[in-house]
Amino acid sequence: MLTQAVRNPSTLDEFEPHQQGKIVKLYTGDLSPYSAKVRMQIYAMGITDIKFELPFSLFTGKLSELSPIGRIPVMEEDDGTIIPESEVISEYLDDLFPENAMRGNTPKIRANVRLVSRIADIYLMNNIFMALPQVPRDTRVDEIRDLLMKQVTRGMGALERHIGDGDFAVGNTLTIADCTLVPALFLCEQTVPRLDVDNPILATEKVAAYWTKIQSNEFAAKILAEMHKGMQQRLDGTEKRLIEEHFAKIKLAKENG
Ligand SMILES: N[C@@H](CCC(=O)N[C@@H](CS)C(=O)NCC(=O)O)C(=O)O
Repeated sequence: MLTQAVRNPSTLDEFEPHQQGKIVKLYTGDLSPYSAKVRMQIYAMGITDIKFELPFSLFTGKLSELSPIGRIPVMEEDDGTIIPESEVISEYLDDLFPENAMRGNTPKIRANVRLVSRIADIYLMNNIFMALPQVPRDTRVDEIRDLLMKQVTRGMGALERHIGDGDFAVGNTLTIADCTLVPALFLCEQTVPRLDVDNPILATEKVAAYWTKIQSNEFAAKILAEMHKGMQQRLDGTEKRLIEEHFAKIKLAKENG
């Protein structure tokens, strides 16, 4: 049995609530599924004072100068604090805005939310990400692709058994489970076929029904539109052009002193 901790006024700063403008920036990218997960949470929680920025150092391997892990999303605060890892940022947002927290209201729901979110992250997104270098057919190593896709199939099988039957992944409201699952299912649908493997959602019933329903949720629709835009820009060369223009501008500025 836990007893209620006594709040000593002299240690109140440990419970410091969110202050407007405290989080200054989320380093993010339209197509990045881990960033999309955090953006969906920010939209759903109604947080409006976080600026989004694409860190161009991501494309030169220098993002680690900002965040040692070298991956997006990364959150930056006004005192220079850097918080990487989507799940860590996600929990931090819940801690800062407990009245809008998106992890569910009972221990059992919270356990299920964390479980579905982990399946989407570790067993789906992570394996699909590691398989991305196998997209080009001329350099593909079939054994690597097959090994990773087998893990995705296993993860999808587990998701099929754990996902709820309603409009949301867990329970009757939008939670972090949905925020992680929506970008993960986008990857299954849009990226896995580029590895010449069937979209794994097609082999499911509950996940497929969920996927059809959740796409009309306003926050899911918003990040899916952003991800489609990012995908379009990558495939039609716009992303490459924007990166080149960015670095050309920096070079020119340096040359002009
Ligand atoms: N575990 C990390 C994964 C983040 C991640 O892999 N981000 C990708 C973009 S979606 C990235 O920054 N990749 C750059 C790289 O691997 O160098 C999280 O949950 O935030």
